[in-house]
Amino acid sequence: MADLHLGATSDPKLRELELKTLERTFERCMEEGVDFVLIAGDLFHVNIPDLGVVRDSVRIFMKFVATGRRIYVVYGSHDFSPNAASIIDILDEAGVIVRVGKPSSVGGRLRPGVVKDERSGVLLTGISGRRASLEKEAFLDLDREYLSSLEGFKIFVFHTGLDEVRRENERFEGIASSDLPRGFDYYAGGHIHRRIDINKGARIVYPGPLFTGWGADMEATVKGERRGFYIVEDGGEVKARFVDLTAFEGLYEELDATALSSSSVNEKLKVLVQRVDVKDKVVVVKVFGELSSGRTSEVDFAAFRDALTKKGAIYLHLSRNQLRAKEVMAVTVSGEESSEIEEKVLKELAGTVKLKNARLREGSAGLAKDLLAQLRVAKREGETEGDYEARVGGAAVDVLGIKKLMEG
Ligand SMILES: [Mn+2]
Repeated sequence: MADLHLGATSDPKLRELELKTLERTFERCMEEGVDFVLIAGDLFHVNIPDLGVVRDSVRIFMKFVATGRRIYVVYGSHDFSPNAASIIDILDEAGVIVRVGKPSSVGGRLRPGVVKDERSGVLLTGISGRRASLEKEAFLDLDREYLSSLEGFKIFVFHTGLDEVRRENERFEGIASSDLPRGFDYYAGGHIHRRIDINKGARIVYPGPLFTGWGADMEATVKGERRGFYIVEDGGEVKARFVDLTAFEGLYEELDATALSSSSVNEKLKVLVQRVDVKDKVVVVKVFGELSSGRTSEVDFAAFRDALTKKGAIYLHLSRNQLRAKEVMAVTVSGEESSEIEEKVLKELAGTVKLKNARLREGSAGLAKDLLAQLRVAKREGETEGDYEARVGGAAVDVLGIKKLMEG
C-alpha cells in the first residue's frame, strides 16, 4: 500500500472513516494471511502528525505486529523531514515499523539498506521520497551492481513518480521506469495518487491512496476512482490483486455561475440540495464562473453546507476558488468606531479573495480581525526586539492555526 496520508483530514467524520479503513485494511491482511505489509511512503500526512492520529494508528499496527509480522516503510515526500526526526523514525526505533533502504555510501555509490523478512525470506530495499522529488538524484548514484548481486525474491520500494505514466493534470518530477534498478521481482511505488499497474519485465505497481480525505483525491474518489491496496503473491509468477476498500460513495456536482446574480446562485444551490440524494455520501461541489452581479460573499455556502448535512451527507468538499465577482470594487463603509469600520471592510473584502482553505473562506473576516489584534500588541517594557518578534509571531501563527505548517 502507499500514500495513506494518515491525519490529512481534520473533519471528525472523515477521521473516523479513515481510521476504520486502516483497521479494515490490516484485518484483511491478517485474514488473507499475508507475511508482511509494505508501505511505499506517505504513511502520515506530515512528518510530525497529530499524536491522537499516531496513537490510533499505532494501536492498529501493533495488533498486526503482535502476530509476528512486520510493517516495512519508506519515507514519502510528506513524512520526510530534512532537518528533524520524523514520526517514521520514532516508530522505527520503537519496533512498530521497519524502515527500509536506509542509505549508506560505499565507494561514492548509494547502497540502500536491505532488509530480509524472516517469515517469507523476501529481500526489501528501496529509496525514500523527499520533498520536491529530490530523491531523483539518488537513482543516479545507486549502486546497481550491488543490488543486482542480491539473491532471492527481491522487492524495490520507492516514492517517486514515473514520467511515462504522468497525466496532463499531474505535477511531479518523475523518473523513467528504466531508471529503476534491474532484476527485482516487484517494484512497489508510491507518490502517484491513483492506481497504476504496469509490467516492464516485472510488475511496477502504484496502489494509490488507501483513503482520500481531501482535495483532488477526494474529487477523483467521488467520481468513481476505487481506493485500496494490493495483495501480492509469488507462486512462480508474481500475482498482484487489488483489494477495494473505498470508504465512501460520493456525489460530484458542478454549478456554472457565469452571468448569474449571487441571489440566483443561492436559488440554484437550494434546488441542487432538493434534487440530490446525499445520504451517507461525500459530496464534492465545484462552483465557478463570473457573477453578473453581487459579491461572492453573498453566496450562502454555509447554508448550503448545513442543508446537505441535514440531508445526511458525510462531508462537503466545496471548490469555489474559480467563482468570481464581476469586479473588485473599492469599499466604502462608515461607522462610529475604527473597530466597527475595520470589521465592515473585512467582511466586504472577504468575498473578493480566492481561497482554497475552507476555514479561511468561511471565517476569513474573523480571522483577519483576530490577526490584526495580535499584530497590534505593543512591545513590553524591557522586552528585546527578538523576544517581541517571537511573541507576536507566535501569537499570529496560533491565530492562523498554521503551527504545523511552519514547523514542516
Ligand atoms: Mn502522497
